Amino acid sequence: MKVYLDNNATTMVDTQVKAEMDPFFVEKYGNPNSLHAFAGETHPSIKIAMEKIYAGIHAPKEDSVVITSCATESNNWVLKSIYFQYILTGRKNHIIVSEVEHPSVIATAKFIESMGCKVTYLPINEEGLIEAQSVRDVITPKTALVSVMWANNETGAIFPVEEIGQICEENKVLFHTDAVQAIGKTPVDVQSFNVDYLTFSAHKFHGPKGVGALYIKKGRELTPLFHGGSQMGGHRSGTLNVAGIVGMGKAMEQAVDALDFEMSEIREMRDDFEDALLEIPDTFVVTPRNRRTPNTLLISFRGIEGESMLWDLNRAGIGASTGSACASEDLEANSVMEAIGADEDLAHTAIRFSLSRYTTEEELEYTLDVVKKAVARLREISSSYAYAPEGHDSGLTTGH
Ligand code: 7TS
Repeated sequence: MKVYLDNNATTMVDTQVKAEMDPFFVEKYGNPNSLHAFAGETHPSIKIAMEKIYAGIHAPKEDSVVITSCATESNNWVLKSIYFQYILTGRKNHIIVSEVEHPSVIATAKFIESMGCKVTYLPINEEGLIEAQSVRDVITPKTALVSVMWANNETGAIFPVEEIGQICEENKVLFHTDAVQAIGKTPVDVQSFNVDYLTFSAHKFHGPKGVGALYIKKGRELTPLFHGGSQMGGHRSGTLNVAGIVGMGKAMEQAVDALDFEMSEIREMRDDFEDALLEIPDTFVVTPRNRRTPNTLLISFRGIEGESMLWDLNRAGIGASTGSACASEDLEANSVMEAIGADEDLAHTAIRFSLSRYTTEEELEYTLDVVKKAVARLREISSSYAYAPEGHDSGLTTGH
């Protein structure tokens, strides 16, 4: 059996998405910005796809959604542009990001920090959550931007973007949210709260890889990262990725249609799976499940190196993760677990299971069985588990 439980890293392209993209490689390949009939074959499809993307996040026509190559680009763009517009010019000197942002925000924040910008890294609490109040505590008249993700990719923790947006509005500070893990998992409506920039990426919701987007509220200009032929209204030059945009449009439409299913059926499947795993002794979940996206579970099995568990799972045909695939080349402790203050041993034991609307009960039953066997085998040979004191206090609770 092959079981894919790493949907926060990327997802399968839906077959209907692929079918809609197919004509745009060989049959219809005109550059939509050209002036001949070949362009006429692609241009209308871009328009329809963009309408679906706008509708998916409830963006009004006067706002912009700019297609990029990925969420990494969108996140880099916001922070670097803020640096060019506000920090370099001396109008402001400070930005705020959470300490558990994706590396595309953290590394960019560190980069602009090295260029003279002050950066505050907001902490998470012991449940892996951000407290909106913490933004109020550190925001200053010199703050140019607050960037806090909507949902964390490791734990699925949903952050209080509405309250943070409100605090930003009161303080006249721009607010960006990385909504990569929110699309298709929780309702996203850019008109329902104060947000200036919002990032998302097609491959996290059954669209193709290599297509991201940045929503920009009307009047919030950004310095382009890519100057050139003035595509995308001059916001982002480069020939349009026609198939990718068409794919993102279809995937967005489907993600919105499947939202109820995700928030009921997938949540229930995840919860049952989680309950069954928590019956294994010395097993911890940090973030309460009602504060998480419906598909995500980050769970620690004391005494078991995450990588060893992944190895056993992989041999049984199961794909999961110890955290972000982006950082998986080095055997570092899970960054969120570290940020919570979990002890060193426990921080190395986190495994992330992320479901999708294609995950089945049978797959989860099979995975449960494999995990139980792996836990028994690995604890048998684990020196740290053997020497752990009885009833040790991890400082963590099991999250329900
Ligand atoms: N932002 C968040 C919150 C993410 O989870 C990811 C990818 C990105 C940005 C980057 O997206 P991309 O479009 O540039 O690929 N996150 C993960 C992950 O959790 N495991 O692998 C990739």
